[in-house]
Amino acid sequence: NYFRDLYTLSATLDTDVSGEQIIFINNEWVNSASGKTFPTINPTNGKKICDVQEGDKDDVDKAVAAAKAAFKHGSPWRSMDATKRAALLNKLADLVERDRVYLASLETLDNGKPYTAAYAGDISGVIGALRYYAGWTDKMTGKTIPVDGPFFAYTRHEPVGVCGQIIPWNFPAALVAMKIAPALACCNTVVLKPAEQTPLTALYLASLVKEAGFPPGVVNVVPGYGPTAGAAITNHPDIRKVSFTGSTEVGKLIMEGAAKSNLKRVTLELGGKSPLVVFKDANLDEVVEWAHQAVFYNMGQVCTAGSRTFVHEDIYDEFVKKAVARAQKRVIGDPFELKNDSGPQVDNDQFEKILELIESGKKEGAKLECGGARLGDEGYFIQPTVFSNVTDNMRIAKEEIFGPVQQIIKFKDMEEVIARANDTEYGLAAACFTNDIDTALTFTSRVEAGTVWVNAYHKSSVSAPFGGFKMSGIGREMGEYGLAQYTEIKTV
Ligand code: TXE
Repeated sequence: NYFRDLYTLSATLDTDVSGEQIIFINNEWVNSASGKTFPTINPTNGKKICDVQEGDKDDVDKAVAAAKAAFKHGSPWRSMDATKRAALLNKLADLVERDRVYLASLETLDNGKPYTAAYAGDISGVIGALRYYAGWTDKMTGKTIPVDGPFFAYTRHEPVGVCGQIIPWNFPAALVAMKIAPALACCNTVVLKPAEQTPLTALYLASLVKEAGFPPGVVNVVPGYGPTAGAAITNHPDIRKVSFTGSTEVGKLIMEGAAKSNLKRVTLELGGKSPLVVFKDANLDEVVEWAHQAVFYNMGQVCTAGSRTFVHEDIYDEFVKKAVARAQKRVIGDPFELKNDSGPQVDNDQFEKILELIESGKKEGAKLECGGARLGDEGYFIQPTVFSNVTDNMRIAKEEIFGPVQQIIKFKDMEEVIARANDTEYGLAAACFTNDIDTALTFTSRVEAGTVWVNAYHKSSVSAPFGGFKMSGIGREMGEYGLAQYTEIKTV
């Protein structure tokens, strides 16, 4: 039925969301203190979907005051049983399930990702994260600890307090759930800022938070820009923790702001330039498909994108041929059309950045095998692009492109490829493709990355920790490890 619902809903969406979207503070909808608004754009055609109230420091202050009040001892939230917190998170998941067609449609409209991916991937991710962390609320046990002398020692896991959460635009709804679910499971309160490009699903989820019955002030959503609303969160003296997903550049600003204000706890999930290494014994046809999806999924807008494809020299030429043929088969177009594998890039800035990097690849001597230009003359569509003869010093091999551009690089042996895979400040993900267990074990133990796949790519689970080595981040999200970011340990 969802295909049918999709068409009816997507047809009405443009009018459904044409009004001004407002700011969610203390379970109420308010306008921005400044009276300013900003437009959110449909990347499929470059046209405005609607205006959104633009939050800034005053709005963040109000949201933090509400979150702080909600966190007070004796408040409905702090005195709520853990099992009731679980029930609320599960109720929120139920509401997302009820409205998943609408949410997926809204995501596709605002972000441009294919509807099928939004429905089956992103919104499933939201539901999964809420249910997973609902299960943890009554399982956060401390330890009893033997100490010398006639004393009894134990630990308590206590919430941190008001948590600031700043998210990007590549998985707008899924990231809301990834951030709020563990925070709420641990009894924190939240002030979340969605990305300025994609605020709509976060605001819709806020309405479901209220409908589910969370007390006022527990979740607050303040849309706005980074240097204003985002910086106000980072620098706020009453926010005890900030969790950020976005660029490495802004990640540094977040850490600096946290240090300069009140040493709030910091979790960062940042960029990457992840190596995908194809050893010569791998099954070529299977790997070509994995490597293709590794970099083209979500229009390349994935922090873990497999954006350095290292291929053993013995199979290099054949791999390039097959990778190009595969890229040329990718179907790009209106993300509401179910046949399309890819939609547009999220906005004009990303679109321009990718085209500029493609130009740099051509100038620096990489061989453009296919694509390399804009697709059509409306919206931010880019042709699937493949470069061969890429060398490590080229910008396309070093910088995060965040677009549908595959770099195929040649290597000779294990020692060399591990050194080259690790020769980057990033360390988010990596993969190797091989049928040899020794090769796989050597690679997985020596590559510097927070996630390593063997004969797979982009497989993630809410129960498995996720985060980066080196400049790809600090801390881990998801799974049991993700809870550690949202609790303080008290020794009694
Ligand atoms: O990211 P920003 P942008 C990478 C990717 C992309 C590049 C730039 O390479 O091309 O970053 O994208 C908020 N204080 N990733 O410019 O600016 C901003 O409003 C506080 C990888 O969109 O980092 C948004 O909510 N907050 C990444 C969020 O930070 C600030 C996903 C992300 O925006 C701020 C996105 C400030 N001074 C981009 N400035 C991933 N890890 O998946 C901005 N923000």
